[in-house]
Amino acid sequence: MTIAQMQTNQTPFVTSATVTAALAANRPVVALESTIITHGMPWPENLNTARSVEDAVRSHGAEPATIAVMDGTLHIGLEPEAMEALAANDEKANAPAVMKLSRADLPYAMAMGRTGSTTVAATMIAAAAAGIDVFATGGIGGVHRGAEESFDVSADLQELARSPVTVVCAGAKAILDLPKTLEVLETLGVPVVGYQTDELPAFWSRESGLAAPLRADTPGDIATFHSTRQSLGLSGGILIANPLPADAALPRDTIESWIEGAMAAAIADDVKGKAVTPYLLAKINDLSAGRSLAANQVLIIENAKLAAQIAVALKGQGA
Ligand code: PSU
Ligand code: MN
Repeated sequence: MTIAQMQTNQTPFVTSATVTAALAANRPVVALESTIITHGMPWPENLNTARSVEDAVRSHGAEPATIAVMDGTLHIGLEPEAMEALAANDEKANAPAVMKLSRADLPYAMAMGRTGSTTVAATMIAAAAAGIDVFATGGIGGVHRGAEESFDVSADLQELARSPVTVVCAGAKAILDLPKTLEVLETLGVPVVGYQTDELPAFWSRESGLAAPLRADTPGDIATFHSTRQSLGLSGGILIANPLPADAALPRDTIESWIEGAMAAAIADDVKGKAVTPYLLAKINDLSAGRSLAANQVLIIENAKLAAQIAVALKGQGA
């Protein structure tokens, strides 16, 4: 065997002890992203939330697998020390920047020995490589407002059409152009399913004014839909839009004024590319005096619970 063959035969990732055991026993596993930890929330709420999300998956019968690249190694399941190091990175003076990884740069970070957090797109790639069917996030990336000028369309949308993972979110983030995001998902053939709702939720709000193209009312129905797509050999995943609980939701009008303020600041500061989403989330958190962050924490935990229930249902159906 040549060295090149040996390298291609190696799995390109390492799994944590608990994830290794769960996968070996064919127990349910839920993938979790890490960009929300490094670029989506401030310290120390980011670490507390990441831990609570893992606990929510465990208490609903599945094993959490938070995914990130640490010094070039793709980890599926982060040990507690690694998660803390990732979350605390911004706090350390002179620490090299943690990269925000999507399809384009996930293998770059691995090749160059860098540390990076995985977005929805990169987490889907890693989950599919490890045989994990279900993934929980807060809100996916999508078509940005003003995309007709900026061409800013998240690589998350294309990934949903490629990697066979069911992604549970609270809708697309309301900082996006939601009608255009739905149109692109339709073009790409990505099923968008409202969970127990006919309306697409808008991340911090339960309402968007837009119909959810499909609806499912139980984790079992979602698991059956997932298996049916796989039996047809269709590429890509399913997007589940799970509205956050009413008592944590922010009214659409209230959040809209913060979004507009944050977008004006982004234009004034000339923020572009990958920096746009993290910038807007941080600004909205400031303008809302922490209310947007509180809602974000609740919704990601709720999504983790639902993802665990779907993963459990899939294994119950023999997946
Ligand atoms: N959900 C959250 N907070 C986040 C994100 C999702 O509650 O920070 C991240 C995800 O990793 C998603 C990314 O993939 O934002 C989208 O970034 P972009 O718009 O640059 O593609
Ligand atoms: Mn973008």
